[in-house]
Amino acid sequence: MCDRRREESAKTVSGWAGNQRGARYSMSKANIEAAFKLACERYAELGVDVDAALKKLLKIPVSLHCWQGDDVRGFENPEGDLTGGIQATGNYPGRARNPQELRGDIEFVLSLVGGSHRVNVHACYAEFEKGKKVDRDELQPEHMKNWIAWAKKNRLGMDFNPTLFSHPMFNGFSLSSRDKKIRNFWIRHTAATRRVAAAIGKALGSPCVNNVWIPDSYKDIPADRETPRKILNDALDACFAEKLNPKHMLDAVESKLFGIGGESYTVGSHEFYMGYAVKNQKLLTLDSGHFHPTETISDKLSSCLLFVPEILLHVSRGVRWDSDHVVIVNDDLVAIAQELVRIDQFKRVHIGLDYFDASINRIAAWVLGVRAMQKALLYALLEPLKLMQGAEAAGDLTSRLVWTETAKTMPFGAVWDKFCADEDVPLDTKWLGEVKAYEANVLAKR
Ligand code: RNT
Ligand code: ZN
Repeated sequence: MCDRRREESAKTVSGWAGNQRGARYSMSKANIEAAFKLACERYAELGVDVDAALKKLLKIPVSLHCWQGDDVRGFENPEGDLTGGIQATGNYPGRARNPQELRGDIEFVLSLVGGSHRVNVHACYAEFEKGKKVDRDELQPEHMKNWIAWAKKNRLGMDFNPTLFSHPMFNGFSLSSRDKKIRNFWIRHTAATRRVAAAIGKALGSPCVNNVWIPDSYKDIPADRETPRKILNDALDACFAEKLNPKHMLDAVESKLFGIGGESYTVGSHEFYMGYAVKNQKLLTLDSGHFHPTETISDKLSSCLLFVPEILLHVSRGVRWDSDHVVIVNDDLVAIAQELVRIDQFKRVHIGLDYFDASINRIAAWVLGVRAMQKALLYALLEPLKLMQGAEAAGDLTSRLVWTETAKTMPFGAVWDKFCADEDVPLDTKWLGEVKAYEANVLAKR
């Protein structure tokens, strides 16, 4: 985030965030610089250009999912049930209850992370003027005008999603429903969100990815796996029939292995959407929680990109199941980042976060996720890739393993601190204090 935008967002969060400044660094800028200089010397030994890595990291946006702030409730009926086999567990106080609170929380989060980012919004976060509420199948760009104006002011890109759950027309099936009335409602909704996404992308000057995920599934063993998939295939064709400018919006489709209450069969499986995306040249969404527990999405990128135009990542952390735990720096995340750096396809891979944890401070959950993603990317950008790939190409697999292991004890932390200091965001040792102050001053009053 550029300095001016950071100043603006610090001010808008009731003016108090700005007061925390000055306490953002646990060590002096001179010491941060000194540690960084030593780190650069160590990395240079391995042929790694640290400045180039930092420059690259700054240019990689992460799409921040708005639904972490209110446990996927949205604004239509915040007290209603979250359906569709997804669940935000926990009852931590301070959830955002309205658009102002949610956007305020996101602004605060953005004041704690470096770089320029995007915000990912679901259709159920639309806003209606009094007495002018419409159902989801009649959604118009004007219902997102507050989000668009806010994103513009904060210089954020935006992404969008039809919401095919938490609604009376969702009865376990949506786009794959055998009931034409239900199916057509969701076709109209999805088509409407594509137009909204195009309006968002046009207004913000950056293509808006519109991601279609449906929860349609069976709890128990189906007798007919084929019919719902044929119906879904046709329904998606109907949703995507209108040609829209890819400079404004991009269609993405997201698969899933199972949901709660949908353990035996999901209509939109990986093979279904891989096939659909290849055939129709749509973006394929890979969510790290949507595969078998031992299956990782990092190994899928280089294959999928041979056949689909672009990929949307939903970076999440499944623990035993698709539990949407807060993203942290673990082996899976590092493997995703390494793959992204190695294939260097940042123009074709959109990075978004997708988790919802209501058991801890929701702001901290967001900040942890963005910073973890960036740390993993920086770690990957600082690997001695020339040495590793050179050894591999020469068939010297011993050296490849040695260089891979050497990377792990390089002074990565000094470079990360420098990134934070340059971006005027707190070091790892300091941001929690700001979040606690926000909790006391803002969240606790809700
Ligand atoms: C659900 C999918 C989907 C949702 C969001 C809210 O398992 O991951 O992406 O998390 O649409
Ligand atoms: Zn997802």
